[in-house]
Amino acid sequence: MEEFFKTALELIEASEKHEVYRDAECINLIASEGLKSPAVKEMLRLTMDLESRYAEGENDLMGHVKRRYYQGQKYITVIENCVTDLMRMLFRCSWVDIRLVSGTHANLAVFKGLSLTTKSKKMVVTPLSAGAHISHDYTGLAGMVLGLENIEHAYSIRDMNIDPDKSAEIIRAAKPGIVTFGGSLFLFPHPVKELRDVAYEAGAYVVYDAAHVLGLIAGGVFQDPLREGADFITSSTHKTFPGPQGGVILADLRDERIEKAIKNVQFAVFPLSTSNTHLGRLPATGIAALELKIFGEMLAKQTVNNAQTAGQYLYENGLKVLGENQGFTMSHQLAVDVRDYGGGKRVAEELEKANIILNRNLLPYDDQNNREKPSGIRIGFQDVTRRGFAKDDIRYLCDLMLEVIRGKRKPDEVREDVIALRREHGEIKYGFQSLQEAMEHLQRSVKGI
Ligand code: DSN
Repeated sequence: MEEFFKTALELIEASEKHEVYRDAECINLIASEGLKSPAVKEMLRLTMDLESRYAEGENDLMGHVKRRYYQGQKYITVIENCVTDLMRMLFRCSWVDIRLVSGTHANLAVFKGLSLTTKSKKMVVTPLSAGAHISHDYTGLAGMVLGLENIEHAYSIRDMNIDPDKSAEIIRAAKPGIVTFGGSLFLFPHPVKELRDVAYEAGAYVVYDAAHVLGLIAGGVFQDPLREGADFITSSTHKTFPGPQGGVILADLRDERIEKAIKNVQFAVFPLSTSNTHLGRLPATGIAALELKIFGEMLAKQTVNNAQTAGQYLYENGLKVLGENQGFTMSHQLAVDVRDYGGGKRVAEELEKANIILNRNLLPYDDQNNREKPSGIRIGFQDVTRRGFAKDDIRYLCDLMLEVIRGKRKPDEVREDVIALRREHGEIKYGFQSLQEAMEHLQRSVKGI
């Protein structure tokens, strides 16, 4: 029994310490993590009852609640429908499913629904080392759970992008059921409009994994996948889209082809892959959508500016930042080859000692099975941008990183400067400081004043 209580105590202490460590003392550059505003956090705290509830059932072809199998749903239904509508309006599409609990879950439902629709097991994907998410890959969800066969897009290392001409040949020859774009290492817009007709003619649906760039898309930056020809967007809601952890699927019900697919995707959501849809995250997801409606363009532009500033600065200071022939990035991310400094694992661990948190990353020329020791690091700027970092702060942060990477100063010494820099950026920008502030904004907008 003593062991049990000791473990419970350890749990509480570690949880408290984590909040201080990662939220107050580290600078976060992990490209897949978002930063919630005070209003979004307040909404999460206010909706704890939803954390205990269920809302299993079917949705209609707009994504609204059609049938639920439990009682007590009168406000839950309104909440689900409102969040669905906010996302539909933000992304200008006719159908949304917000019941997914993660981006991987969204991929599961879409890949399953589309393979039921096309009766094909073939999927054209970006290679894992060139940025596909593990859930797209034959070693992950797509292959090991759904039994899909991966056929790889042709990828240009020089352009850090899918090669549209060569991929067109691959799609024509493979005749897959699904062609995917998007992913986790994602510097430049993928050639959706160049390849959509090729995909349609081959009998494939086009899926765009926007998990990393959903907030940039909401801000009108990067690319507009649905208008460019994607049939489905899958995403998480907690990276550049700064909401609680969750998932979403978006589509436009353009014709019967899409209608058939949406019905199968809905079936793959429920009953195939959800029971509890984690309702407690929904109101806060809606507040994050509201913030992107109001502040999204400014936030997205500054995020990309910051990533480009860092790319230029690190490159001028001798690091091998990829994508240099195209301005390093058009997203929130950078990819840097750090083999000269011991590789991605070593560099990420040294930076961690200085409280600069990022991840090692495969680069397109790496062996994808060598995930332990890849050549690169991936750097994301969405968190620091929301904390108000601009050009000078970004350059100073890069100086601190360079000192650690080159071994000019000990990480322990640099850590003090990192904590001080973090403390200078206490306020979260491009969002509301409280729900009250959000409400006042909405009331003024509704009255037109
Ligand atoms: N594995 C995450 C990433 O870091 O990109 C996404 O799920």
